[in-house]
Amino acid sequence: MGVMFLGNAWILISWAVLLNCAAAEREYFIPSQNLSWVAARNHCQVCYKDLMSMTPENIQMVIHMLKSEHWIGLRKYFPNISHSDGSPWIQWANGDPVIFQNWHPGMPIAKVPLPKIDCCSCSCTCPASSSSSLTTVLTTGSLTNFSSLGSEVTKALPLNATCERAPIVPPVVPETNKLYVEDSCVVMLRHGLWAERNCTDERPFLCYEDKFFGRVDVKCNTSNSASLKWQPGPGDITLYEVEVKGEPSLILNLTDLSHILISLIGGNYYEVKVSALKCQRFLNPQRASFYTVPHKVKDLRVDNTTASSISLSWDEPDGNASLYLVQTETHTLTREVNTTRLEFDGLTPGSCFTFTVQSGVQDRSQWSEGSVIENCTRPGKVSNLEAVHITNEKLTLRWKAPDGNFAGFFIKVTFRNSDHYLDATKTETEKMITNLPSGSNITLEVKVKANHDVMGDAVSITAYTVPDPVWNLTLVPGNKQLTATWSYSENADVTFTAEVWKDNQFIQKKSTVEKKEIEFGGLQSATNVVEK
Ligand SMILES: *[C@@H]1O[C@H](CO)[C@@H](O)[C@H](O)[C@H]1NC(C)=O
Ligand SMILES: *[C@@H]1O[C@H](CO)[C@@H](O)[C@H](O)[C@H]1NC(C)=O
Ligand SMILES: *[C@@H]1O[C@H](CO)[C@@H](O)[C@H](O)[C@H]1NC(C)=O
Ligand SMILES: *[C@@H]1O[C@H](CO)[C@@H](O)[C@H](O)[C@H]1NC(C)=O
Ligand SMILES: *[C@@H]1O[C@H](CO)[C@@H](O)[C@H](O)[C@H]1NC(C)=O
Ligand SMILES: *[C@@H]1O[C@H](CO)[C@@H](O)[C@H](O)[C@H]1NC(C)=O
Ligand SMILES: *[C@@H]1O[C@H](CO)[C@@H](O)[C@H](O)[C@H]1NC(C)=O
Ligand SMILES: *[C@@H]1O[C@H](CO)[C@@H](O)[C@H](O)[C@H]1NC(C)=O
Ligand SMILES: *[C@@H]1O[C@H](CO)[C@@H](O)[C@H](O)[C@H]1NC(C)=O
Ligand SMILES: *[C@@H]1O[C@H](CO)[C@@H](O)[C@H](O)[C@H]1NC(C)=O
Ligand SMILES: *[C@@H]1O[C@H](CO)[C@@H](O)[C@H](O)[C@H]1NC(C)=O
Ligand SMILES: CC(=O)N[C@H]1CO[C@H](CO)[C@@H](O)[C@@H]1O
Repeated sequence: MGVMFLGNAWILISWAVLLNCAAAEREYFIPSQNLSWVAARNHCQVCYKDLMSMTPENIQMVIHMLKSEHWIGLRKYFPNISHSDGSPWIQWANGDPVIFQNWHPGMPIAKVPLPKIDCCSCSCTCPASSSSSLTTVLTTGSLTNFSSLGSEVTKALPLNATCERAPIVPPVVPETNKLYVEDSCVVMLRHGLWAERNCTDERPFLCYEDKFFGRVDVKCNTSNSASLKWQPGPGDITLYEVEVKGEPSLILNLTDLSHILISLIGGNYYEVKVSALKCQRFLNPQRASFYTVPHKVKDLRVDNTTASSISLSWDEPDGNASLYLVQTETHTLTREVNTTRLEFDGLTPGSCFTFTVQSGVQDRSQWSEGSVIENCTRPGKVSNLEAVHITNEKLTLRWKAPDGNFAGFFIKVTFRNSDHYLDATKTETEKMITNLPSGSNITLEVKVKANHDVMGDAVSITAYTVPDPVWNLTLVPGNKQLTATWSYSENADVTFTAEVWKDNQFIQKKSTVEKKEIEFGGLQSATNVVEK
């Protein structure tokens, strides 16, 4: 229960009727005028709903408020409803049946006081025809029809009885009760009991109204406008005060039930409160809140790609946006971020994707148009790259294919500072490389080719072809020394090693890289030289 004093105009007593689920919240008011019952009812109907109907529960609510007698919504006879059976007090002003009454003792006042109880008694003795004596005593109540009663009594008596009738006092025609009011209206006394009063008396009165619960519907599918629609308040509404909080904020007094807001900011939050004004009193406001549609992001771009990710970035849109939704075209992969960049990972290598970026508002109720960009992950790279079956002029290059999509392989063979290129198809996992120089440092590099023009990262190894034997080996013996000379290809990346043996016994070893001549000294005669 809440009690509010708003200015001096009226007093509000609010009470939620806790009946099942039809919990209409009813509010009670005591306007600050004193009026006759009819004028009071009219005022209640114009500014609220009607004069108050009482129930045991709401009596509890309002008696604390009462310092004097107040009109309530009950009168003896309503001019406009049928009291055909003559029953008074049959319904409340709002049409509710009177299922409960709380009269002050002595109320309602009867037109006439209850008649005095007149006793007519007669005693009869019947000595002859009956051995027993019969005595009949009649007592009349106020409703007894005296004349008919009299004749019935006579008929019932034994024919032969001796009867002495007591004198019957004729019924007194009662005087009209001085307090009786022919067409009374009802007040509630300050302790909650009811009493009849002259309807023309000017008194304070109790009105009620069902609390107004309306709703503002918002339709907003653009960045800069929204259409508002609210529900009519009950009764004669002077105006609707529409308050919008946001950017821009505004307060308007309108008589329409709708309004279109313009010049709004994209992705911004707005709160709307519509209060109906009735008899200088604002009813319970209708409210709504919404976001406008955010603008799309600007300058969407690809910063970097790897085999499994594509890095996107963009600029904030005009207006506001709290987060961004990034999706692939099939919507199978979705990311949500609150930054203006995203490394979209978990992608298949060597595949192309179309990304849609939308800006969104905090509660995800509105999303902008999408900004779209296409790009591809780079293909993966080969693994387990090795050179096998190496001879002096060829070798076999072997690898393991990467995951994901690719079109084939691109092989670069480098030796003697020159590059040679070969292709391998998607299904090949080894390639024989021929026409290599012997004894050479060979660099082998494999890249994976995508279906588009992007290459994967290179993987490389080096290998040496088997050197050819030296030729034209000549030994020039001298005194205690021996000089070996030979011929060899000028380009080979080789080291020459010569060993001197005598009688299967190792004597000496020397190496050279560039010169094709080695001189062994301190030797005895008859020595073998083994050249490597
Ligand atoms: C209305 O009537 C009450 C008592 O019946 C009285 O106290 C009050 O002053 C009156 N108010 C006006 C505005 O006449
Ligand atoms: C009573 O009935 C008359 C005539 O039908 C109508 O003009 C008047 O408004 C009614 N009054 C109320 C309080 O219903
Ligand atoms: C009383 O009874 C008589 C005879 O039955 C009848 O004519 C008369 O109308 C009755 N009066 C009332 C007020 O019921
Ligand atoms: C009610 O009060 C008014 C004025 O005070 C008076 O003229 C009228 O006769 C009264 N009515 C009754 C039924 O007492
Ligand atoms: C907004 O909705 C209205 C009606 O529902 C429609 O006509 C209009 O094209 C929509 N505008 C946008 C930008 O979606
Ligand atoms: C709207 O009407 C109310 C009540 O008359 C008034 O208090 C308020 O100042 C008005 N506001 C505007 C913006 O006109
Ligand atoms: C691209 O991504 C790779 C792997 O994350 C990183 O090494 C490289 O520096 C990035 N390049 C740019 C330009 O950001
Ligand atoms: C952005 O998101 C992260 C986690 O996703 C969160 O921790 C952070 O608070 C958010 N920042 C803002 C400004 O909302
Ligand atoms: C991917 O993005 C890069 C960098 O913006 C661009 O150079 C390239 O053309 C894009 N590739 C595709 C397939 O759009
Ligand atoms: C073989 O060649 C590569 C590439 O030129 C080089 O890095 C490497 O050092 C060379 N190896 C030797 C043993 O010279
Ligand atoms: C063998 O060596 C001699 C000199 O040492 C040289 O004249 C000759 O041309 C060489 N022969 C070949 C085939 O290289
Ligand atoms: C009408 C009348 O009086 N009838 C009889 C009443 O009873 C007496 C005897 O007790 C008779 O004599 C009457 O005839």
